[in-house]
Amino acid sequence: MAKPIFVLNGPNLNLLGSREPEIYGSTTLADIEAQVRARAAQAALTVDFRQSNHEGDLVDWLQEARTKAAGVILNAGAYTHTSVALHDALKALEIPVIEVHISNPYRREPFRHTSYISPAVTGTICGVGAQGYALAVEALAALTAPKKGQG
Ligand code: CA2
Repeated sequence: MAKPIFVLNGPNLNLLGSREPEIYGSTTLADIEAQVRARAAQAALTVDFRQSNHEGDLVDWLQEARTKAAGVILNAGAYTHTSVALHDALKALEIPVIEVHISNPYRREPFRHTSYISPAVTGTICGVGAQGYALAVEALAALTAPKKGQG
């Protein structure tokens, strides 16, 4: 059985669609999950989609991903800008990881201009709204596809 991709969401992302639509749009996290599942199905990928407001949950899930996931999409929310623990957990991963942000943190407050995640991931997609998640699925589909000549 092929391993799923983990889509991990951090604090307050469960509130998407309810406040600050000028920054995050009106798409809910449930809408994003449906979009991710649809895009993944096209690439024959399965999805394990999770959200937590707790940093330790995200660390536990990244550790779980080491053996159970084909790749990871991570929107760590505000922990992006604070978490050495997430940085360290990401460094221990050998599978592709795409960091996603709905907004463009570099156009926002200075405290959002530092990501502890970016130096430890394969790539980052930000500032294109909720569709960034579907684009990240596309990236993982390419990065996890069997290489030509390897069966
Ligand atoms: O743009 C992103 O995806 C962020 O990761 C979202 C985080 C923010 O701290 C990052 O700097 C950028 C915040 C997610 C909270 O979303 C809310 C949605 C509606 C109402 C309140 C918060």
